[in-house]
This record gives sequence, structure tokens and C-alpha cells, in this order.
Amino acid sequence: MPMPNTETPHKPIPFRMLIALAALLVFLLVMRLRLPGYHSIPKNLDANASITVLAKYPHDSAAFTQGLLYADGLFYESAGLYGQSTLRKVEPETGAVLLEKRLDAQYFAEGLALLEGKLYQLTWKENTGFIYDPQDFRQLGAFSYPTEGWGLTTDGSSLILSDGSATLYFLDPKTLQTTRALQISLDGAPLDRLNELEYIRGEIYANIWYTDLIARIDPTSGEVVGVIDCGSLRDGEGAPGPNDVLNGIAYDARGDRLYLTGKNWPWIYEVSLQSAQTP
Ligand SMILES: [Ca+2]
Repeated sequence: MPMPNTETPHKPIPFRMLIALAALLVFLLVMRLRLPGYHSIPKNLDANASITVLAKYPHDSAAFTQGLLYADGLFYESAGLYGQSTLRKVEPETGAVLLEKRLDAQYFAEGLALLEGKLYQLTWKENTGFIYDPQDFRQLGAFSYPTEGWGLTTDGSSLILSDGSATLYFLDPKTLQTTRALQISLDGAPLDRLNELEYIRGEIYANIWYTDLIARIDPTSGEVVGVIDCGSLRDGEGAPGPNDVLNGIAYDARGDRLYLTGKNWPWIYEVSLQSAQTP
């Protein structure tokens, strides 16, 4: 004998309500994807320096740049996204990729640093870093870290890692353990969303995610000592669009040359700083 049906009969959802819900979902998605303003930007981030472009070099606009450095006349670049992550050695004048290593599809490549003849590459949420020989990109090792991986640089003795928060972590390259956590602050308030890093003339340069701003950080106190506005890179023909985020800082210490690029930008720019506080 069949069981009596005790369930309340389903009432169909009115078609108009479905349309309204769908429209709301699309609206929220577009807001999230399209508007940089969705991500709040600290109000006290007044830039006190700007940049002038001295030269520009071709950059692979398919590269979702997550880390950039300069060494011995070449750029080394870490490009992200799952299934597309690579480590690259690039000739500045031509943009030619001289050597490329593809990462397994489960890794999203992030920050990149060169210290004592070894390349260190982070991954975003995989808690895994890779160590390579910069000559042939042979993998020399791997290491793990507890945070997300965003930017990476070095002061010549420690690796310095960002994870999108207001904290920078100093790692001993021998043990790959964190030896110091530095809180970054601007006028006494934490400054988060620190992303790609570069150690330049005794300071840590950090671009602030989803802005065209670079913070100059005192590596001893963690205080922001200056903010550079790089928004002028969006002017002119072939410039990156508003959704292509600034995300590559490289420094040629011997030539005292500063290079900037971003995710899917068609150019790497050599720039100089204009400010009363320019070092
Ligand atoms: Ca860098």
C-alpha cells in the first residue's frame, strides 16, 4: 500500500521573482568583477611621489605577472593563474622569453626572488615554494609556509614575503623558517593588501593590491615613509587598462634602474621618481 503523501505541495516560484533574482545575481557579480572601487582603498594614502617613464620594453601581455626581478641584464618573471603559471627568463630589449618553466596545473605562481644564486618562487594558496637554479631552471628544492604567498623579495640575507595582509614575513633562506614578522603601518594604522615587493636602496617597495600605488617601507620600523603614484602609466597609447593591476617591481642595483609592469601589461617601464623625498 503506498504511503500517504504528507509533503506540502511545492508552489511554483513566480517567473518575475526568478528574473529579479537572476538580475540581482548578475548585478552583484558585475560589481565584484568590474569595479576597482569594490575593494576599499585607505583614505590616507596620499602619494608624495610620482614617476616619469625613461624607457619601455616589450612585455608578454599574456603574462599574468605576479613577480618580477632584474639580474645580470635579464628579467626573471613569475606569471600566475592555474594551468598557466610559469617561471620565465626574459631579454629586456626584445621581450623574448629565453627560458620558461611551466608549473603543474594545481599551482598558481606568485612572488619571485633571487638570493645567493637561487631563485625562490611562491604559490598563492598552495603553501608551497619552489627553489630553482637561475641558469637552467632546474628545481633544486621546495619548501612550505603557513600563509598565502603573494610577493617575495630579499634584503640580501633574508627572504621577505607578503601575503596580502599588513604583515611582512622574513624567512631564513637556509631553514625557510620565519624569523621575524613585521607589521606595516601608515601614520600608525596597519596598511594591508601588500603585494609584489622589491628591496630598493635599503627600503622595501610594496605595491598595494588593486591600486596604482607603491608604498616605501622602512624595513626596521615597518613604517611607510613614502607613497608613489604610478597611475600615469595608464596614460597614452598601448597603456594598461583599469583592470590590469600594477604588479611587477624590479630593480637593477648596479645601474640604479627601476622597472615597473603589471598583470597582462604590454610593456615593462623603466621609470624615475619625482619627489622632494626621492632618495
Ligand atoms: Ca619584485
